[in-house]
Amino acid sequence: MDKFQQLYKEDFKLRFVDRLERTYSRGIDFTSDVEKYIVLGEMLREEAMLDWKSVKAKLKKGSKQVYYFSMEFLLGRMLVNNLINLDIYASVNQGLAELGIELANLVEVEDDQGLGNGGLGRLAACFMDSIASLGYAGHGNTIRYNFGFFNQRFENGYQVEYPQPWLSDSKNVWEVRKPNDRVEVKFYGKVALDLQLRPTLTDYIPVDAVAYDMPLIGYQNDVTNKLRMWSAEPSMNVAYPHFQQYEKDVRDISDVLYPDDSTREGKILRLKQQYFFSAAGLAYIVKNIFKESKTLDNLADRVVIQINDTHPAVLVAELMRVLMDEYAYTWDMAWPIVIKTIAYTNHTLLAEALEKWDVDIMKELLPRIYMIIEEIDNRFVSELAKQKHPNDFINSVRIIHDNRIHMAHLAIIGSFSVNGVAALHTELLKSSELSHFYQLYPEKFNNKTNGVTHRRWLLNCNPALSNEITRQIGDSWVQETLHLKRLERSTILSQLRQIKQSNKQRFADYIKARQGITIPVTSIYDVQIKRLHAYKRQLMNALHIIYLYDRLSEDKAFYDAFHPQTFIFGAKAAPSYVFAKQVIKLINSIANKVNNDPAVNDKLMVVFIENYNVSSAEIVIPAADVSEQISLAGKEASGTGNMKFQMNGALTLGTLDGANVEIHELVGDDNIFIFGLTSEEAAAKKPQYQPRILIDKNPLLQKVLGRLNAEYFEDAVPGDFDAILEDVYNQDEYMVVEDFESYRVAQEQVNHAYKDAVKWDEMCLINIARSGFFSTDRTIQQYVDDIWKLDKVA
Ligand code: 26Q
Repeated sequence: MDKFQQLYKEDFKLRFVDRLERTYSRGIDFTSDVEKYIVLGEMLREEAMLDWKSVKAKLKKGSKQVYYFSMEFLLGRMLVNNLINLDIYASVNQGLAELGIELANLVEVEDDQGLGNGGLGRLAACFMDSIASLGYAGHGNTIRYNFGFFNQRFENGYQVEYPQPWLSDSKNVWEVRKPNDRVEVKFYGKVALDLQLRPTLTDYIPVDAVAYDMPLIGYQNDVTNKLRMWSAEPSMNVAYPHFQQYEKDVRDISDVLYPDDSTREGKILRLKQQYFFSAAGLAYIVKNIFKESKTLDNLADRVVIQINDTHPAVLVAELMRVLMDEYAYTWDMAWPIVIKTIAYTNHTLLAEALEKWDVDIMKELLPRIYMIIEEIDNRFVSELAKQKHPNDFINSVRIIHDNRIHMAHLAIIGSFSVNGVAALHTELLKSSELSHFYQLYPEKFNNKTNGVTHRRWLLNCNPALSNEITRQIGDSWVQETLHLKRLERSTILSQLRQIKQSNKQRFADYIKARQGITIPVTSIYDVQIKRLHAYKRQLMNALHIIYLYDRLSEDKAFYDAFHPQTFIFGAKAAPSYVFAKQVIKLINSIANKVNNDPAVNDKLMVVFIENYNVSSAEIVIPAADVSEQISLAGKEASGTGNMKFQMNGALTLGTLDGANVEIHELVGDDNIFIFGLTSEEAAAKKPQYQPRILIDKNPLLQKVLGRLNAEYFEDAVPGDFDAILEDVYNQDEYMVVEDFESYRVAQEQVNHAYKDAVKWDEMCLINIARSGFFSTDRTIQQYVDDIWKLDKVA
């Protein structure tokens, strides 16, 4: 610790004790961990807010900022992250220790900030870390949900959902309520013409959006940005007779995060949420720019709004509304401003996951917005007709069709940039899903391969490995992740085994303490953690374990040659997704059977991490040997877990899908296990695909599928796996049957390869050393260069 850190530490101790006493009127020995955590968190927040003030001061007048509009920010815990980024980890850790407090205990108090479903929400969180750490001014805009993504419990192996009241006991110490930043958002009503013949909304229902800001702290660079979260509160301008019902309806808007990461539910409340945070965020931005510039003509020179998937796509119409109805712009003046301000990121190739809203719902809930969408559509259609495009073509790209509003079409037409999230994904958007738009606007399309922040996903979560990396090549890699390449010429190889073992031990202790399962650290840790979805094919993994279990029980030679392997899962299913919930039950039943059979336990174990979230990911990823990325090729837009595993020295067992393709290109054939159909092959085979015929020809699969019943799994009841069986035999949309054999063979190669320890470690090393590309620092720099065009703050 240097002199400054010493001073900081002593001062910190005084302030901490003093504040604890002033808050709880009790001495340090009589306050709980929760109370200590709250006081520590508030101190850090205040420190960060001073940086925020200085960022505002440093921003040149008239400079541009990015606003990232996303319904989800899956931040996880912030305490360690904030201590490291503020560069006071050592001082605070030591200071607390001298007061007899263990920082680790306070860390455990913090609830995960689970305001997201999965990849899209976590990407937003990694983006905010990189934007601040690279020294750009960029802010998040979202909803302050009272309840985050549900807590998952297993009851008899079935998933049961419980609320996640993250704002209760340990509360959100990082946020600060901004009473002055209150915006009225209007729902329902009628559109009438006012005295100047301008359209105005009458008889609407007002809802107040109140802002809460959270600091987003850059890595040791004195830059703090903010995440703005909007909370819905009743307007005091609604009179009493209806107040009770009204109050409840209002609270609902920011009450819960939708736990569905596709769009099977077209619920009105979801559209309310979308408009609520889009309109509130925009009102605030526009108000400030207008105050400074006295005009909105140059809006696009001052802000760029990146929309995370189509969830905030109503923004296109809302910005038109604000410009025309509130600032008296004509349509022709307003439209170019809108297109220059908004940029859209697509995160899915699944046609059924593209958002569409019923015209009736939109018309009733947001009548003025609907009028504007209709007008955008009409003008777009007449323009295409003028260019002599055939009707079929026009219908395939227009916004309103078959009484539904196609939000992706609105987003593409109303923005200047459309990007996919991995090279393959963007190519597939251009050549199939969005090919007609690509014909119309080739200049809008671009790729931005996802990344993750190395700071959370290597530096913070894997101290054993990151300390050794720094010992070998210095610490510049934390900011210049491509420097990791230097590891290839270092002597870290001999340390990798030991580091991995210690991380495996850490995970084994964790799972023992929580779920009572003992897993051997000498076995291969084979991990599949991600949302539960048919296309991600957790089912294929599960069926393969059933096969292994049989084979190990019956084939002595196979048993002897097999290196022990532990299959680890983590996944939440959308509460209404029957197939996905059956797969969870199946995996739990397999675990129950296998783990209690002493005849195979030396060789095979199965663990399903309960309530998988960011915090458990931080423990299991550093412990993994094998990273399962086995979606049907052409279906996973990118994946980001795949990158986290790579940088922590796990080997990918995967299909040529999403960013796996780019991992494969970087590490080469010899350092990855690729199997299965390519996206082209899958697309070509799909039309005449009949799983039942393939199963009839495959005795091995027949045997495995024959196990899916309540006689074989004693903890199951009849019907538990019916949706799975029905699907596998008749649809198998994601071609589990087709790819099963090549997956089985690839798994055999993995098990065999692990036995050559030196070779295996060399493969891991290459993966770590070449993971630098997958930093969100690189991704964000590309957004800045190609789309956002920002200058650095400092
Ligand atoms: C929309 C409307 C109604 C209800 C729910 C939704 C909804 C919510 C969340 C739709 C989609 C999502 C989340 C999608 C998601 O997480 N996509 C993932 O994004 C990652 C980051 O780009 C990619 O790496 C993954 O491949 C992609 O699946």
